[in-house]
Amino acid sequence: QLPVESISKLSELHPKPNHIRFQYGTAGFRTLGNVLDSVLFRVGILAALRSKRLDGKTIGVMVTASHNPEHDNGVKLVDPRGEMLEAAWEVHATSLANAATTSDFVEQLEALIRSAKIDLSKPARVVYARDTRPSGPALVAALEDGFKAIGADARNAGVTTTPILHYFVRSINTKGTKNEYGEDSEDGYFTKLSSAFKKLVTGKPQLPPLVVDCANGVGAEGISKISPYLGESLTLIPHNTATTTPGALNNACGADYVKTSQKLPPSLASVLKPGQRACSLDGDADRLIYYYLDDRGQFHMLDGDKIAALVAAFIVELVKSAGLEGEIQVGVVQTAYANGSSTKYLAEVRSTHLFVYRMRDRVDRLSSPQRLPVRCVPTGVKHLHHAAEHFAVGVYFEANGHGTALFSPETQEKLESHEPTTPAQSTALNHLLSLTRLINQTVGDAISDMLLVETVLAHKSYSGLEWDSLYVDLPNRLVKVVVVDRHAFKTEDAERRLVSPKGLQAKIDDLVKRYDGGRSFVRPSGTEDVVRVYGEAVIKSQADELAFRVAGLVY
Ligand code: 16G
Ligand code: ZN
Repeated sequence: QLPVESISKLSELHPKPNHIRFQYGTAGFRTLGNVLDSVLFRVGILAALRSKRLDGKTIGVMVTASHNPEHDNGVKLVDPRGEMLEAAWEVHATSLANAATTSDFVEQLEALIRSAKIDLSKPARVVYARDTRPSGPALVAALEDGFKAIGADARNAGVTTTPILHYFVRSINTKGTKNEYGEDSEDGYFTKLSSAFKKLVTGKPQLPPLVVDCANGVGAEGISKISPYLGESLTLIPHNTATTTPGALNNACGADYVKTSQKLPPSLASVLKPGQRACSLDGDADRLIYYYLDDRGQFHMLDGDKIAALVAAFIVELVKSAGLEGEIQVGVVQTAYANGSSTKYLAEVRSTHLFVYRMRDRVDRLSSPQRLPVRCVPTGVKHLHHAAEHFAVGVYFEANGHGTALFSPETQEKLESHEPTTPAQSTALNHLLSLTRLINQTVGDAISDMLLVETVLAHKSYSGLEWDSLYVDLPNRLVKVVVVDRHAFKTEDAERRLVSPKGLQAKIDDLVKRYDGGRSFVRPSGTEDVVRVYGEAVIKSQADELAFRVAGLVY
C-alpha cells in the first residue's frame, strides 16, 4: 500500500512552482538551484520506487549541476550497476516532476505503480550524495523528505564526486557476490585506485608533479584525499580548491572552461611553467582535460579525444603483448564532436597494427584481422556507454573530457584465467588486470582517468608535447544559436545530418564542400534551449567561417 497520507502531507511542503516545465534530460534534471525543491522531493520517492521495482537493489541519487554555473543545480538517478537511469524511467521522472498539485502527483504515482508492476512490499534502498554547491543542503533536505514520505532505507554519502557515488552504487549491489566491485566507502575507492596505480607504475621513471585545477569544486576534496594514498608514486599540486568561496565554482576554471574557451585558466597563468603538464576537473569531477605550455609559453590542450587516442593505443598494445590479440577486441566510441584528426589517428592505429600483424602471421590470420573499430553515436554519456559495452574492451570519451574504458565480463574472465607463456606476457597481463581496477567502469571519472593518463605517460615516457604529437587537431569552432524552436531540428546518422527542417542539410553540404577538410553539423542541445553548430576545417579562419556561415543558415 502506498503511504498516501505521509506523501501528501510532505508533498504540500514542496509545491511545484507554476509556469515551470521540468525535463529529465541527458544529465538528469538541471536548472536554477532555487526552483528545484519539488523536483528533489519527488525524485526521492521515484528513486525508492525504482529500487522496489528492482527487488530492493540500491539506487543512487546525485545532486549536482556538474560544470554549470554555481547558481544551477540538478539531480540524476543511478541504476544498480552504477550506470545512468534506464530511458523509460526518464519519462516517468519528467511526468512526476510536472504534476501540478499534490493530488495529481499521488495519482501519477499510483498509475506508475500499476503500469510498471511495482511490488510495494519490496524494500527501497537508496544512496545519495551532493557536490559543493551552496544550494545543495536545502535540496538534499527536500530529497530526504521524499525518502521519509515513502519510508525508504536511505544512506547519506555526504559531499562527494559523481563518479564516487556511481562506484558506491555498484559496490553496494555487488557486495558478497563473485563480481564484487569494491568496498563501498571512500577509503575503499581510494585504496582500490591507488594500489592499482602503484602496481602499474612500479619500476617506471617518476613523472614530474602534476598541477590539478579542481574547478573550486568537490574534486578538490577528492584530490586532497587521494594524495596520501598515492604517496611517492605521484605528486599532485591542487589549485582552485576554494569550495566555500561564493561564486568560485567553475568560474574561469575547470574542464569546461578550458575546453570551450581553449584557454589556460587565468588562475594558473603564474603557476604553470613551460613544459609542465596540468589538468582540469569539472565541478563534480567526472570530466578531465589536460594541457601544457610549450617552450614559447603557448597553450596546448589535450582533450577527451587525445585521452581516448592515448588510452586505446596503450590497451591495444598490452593486449598484443599479453598474447591475447585476436581474442580481445578493443573498440573506441566517439560522438560527432570528436576531432576529425582523432578519428583518423585511431583508424591508423588499426592499420599499423594490422600491418605488423600481416608481416608476422601472413595470410592465415588475415581473415580475422585485429581492427580497432571506431563507432560514432549521439551525444550523451549513456549512448557512448552502451555502445562501448558491445566491445570486449570499449574505450569511450567525449571531446569534452568525459569518458572511461569498459572491460566486458567475458574479458575480465579471460584476463583472470589466461596462462601467459613468457615473462613479457605475464607482465602485460598483470598490467591489464590492474587497469580493470584503476578504471572506474561505471562512468567517466576525472580522478581515475587522471591516474590512467599518468600511467600511460609513465609507461611511454611521454611529456605533454609527445602525447600531443600523436596527431594534430583540426581547427574547429562551436557556435550556439538561439532559435524559435530547437525541437524543429531533427538529426540522423549519430547527429551528423539533419533530416528537418527540410532542405537545410543540402545547404550545409553545399557550404562544407567549399572548405578544405570541411566538416560541419547542427544539432539541438539536450541541456540548453539552443541549437549547436560545429565547424571543422584545415585552417582556423576557415573553421570559424564555416561554423558562422552554417549558423547563419540555421538562424
Ligand atoms: C550532458 C551530458 C554530456 C554531454 C552534454 C551535451 C551526461 C552525464 N552528460 O552534460 O555527456 O556532452 O550533456 O550537452 O550525459 P548539449 O546537449 O547541451 O550539447
Ligand atoms: Zn560533470
